[in-house]
Amino acid sequence: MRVDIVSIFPEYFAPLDLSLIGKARANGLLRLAVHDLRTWTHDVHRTVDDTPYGGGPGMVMRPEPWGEALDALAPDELSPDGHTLPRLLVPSPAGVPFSQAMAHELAAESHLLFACGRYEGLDQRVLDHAATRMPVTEVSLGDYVLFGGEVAVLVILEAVTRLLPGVLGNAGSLDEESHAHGLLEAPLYTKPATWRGLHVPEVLRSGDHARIARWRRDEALLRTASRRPDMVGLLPPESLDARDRAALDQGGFPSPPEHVAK
Ligand code: JAH
Repeated sequence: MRVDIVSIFPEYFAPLDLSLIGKARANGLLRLAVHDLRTWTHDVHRTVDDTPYGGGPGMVMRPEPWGEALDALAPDELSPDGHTLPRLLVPSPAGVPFSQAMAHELAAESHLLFACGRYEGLDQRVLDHAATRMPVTEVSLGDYVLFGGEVAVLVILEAVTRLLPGVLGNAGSLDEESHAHGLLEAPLYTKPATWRGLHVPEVLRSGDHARIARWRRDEALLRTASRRPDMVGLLPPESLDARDRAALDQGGFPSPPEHVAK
């Protein structure tokens, strides 16, 4: 996968040299380049922002440097040097919610281009013009406001690159983790069996794999009902059997309605 990032703070992306993302880059699984937006300014002050039309607080990113940056990184014609049409991602509190499903979708792309806004955000025409050339997605990590898109890009890249074939090895199974089945994960324990007077649940030391699976399922259901009732409502009704419903009832949580065939 190829990834380009455009930002006025390229130093924010130093962590991408580290850890498993750094290794993926060293192994050639990820070709990542970070670009300074000011490369595409031409005035002595290397200006990237101006006051908003219509008034209001703060500053807006001017369209010209962004236009040149996107022209350079997403050229009109496919060039012979392996240039591909990227998917443009723009972190914004006004974007569509990022999710594990979107991480999988992005992991299947061959080229991602991230545009990091600062101040109040980008001139809308940058996105409108880019959308005539390539798929554009404004993406939100949640309902809060940051200083800019840089940290959001680090989060998205971490979620996406760990899904690329060869990045994780096979140490962790991607289909058993939180959010893969629409439930939060059960709690985890390791040695020692007793620590500061606290014991690992007996069932996990029993060697009874069926009992362990049932316990984990119950814990996942109860955790999800308690912390993320919205996720319980999204489960397909047929994914909850009578034992699941009994576990929720036991914990004092309502079960979502059963599917009624019409
Ligand atoms: C803030 C440009 N949902 C997280 C998030 C993503 C981006 C931004 N804020 C929050 C942001 C200012 C300018 C982007």
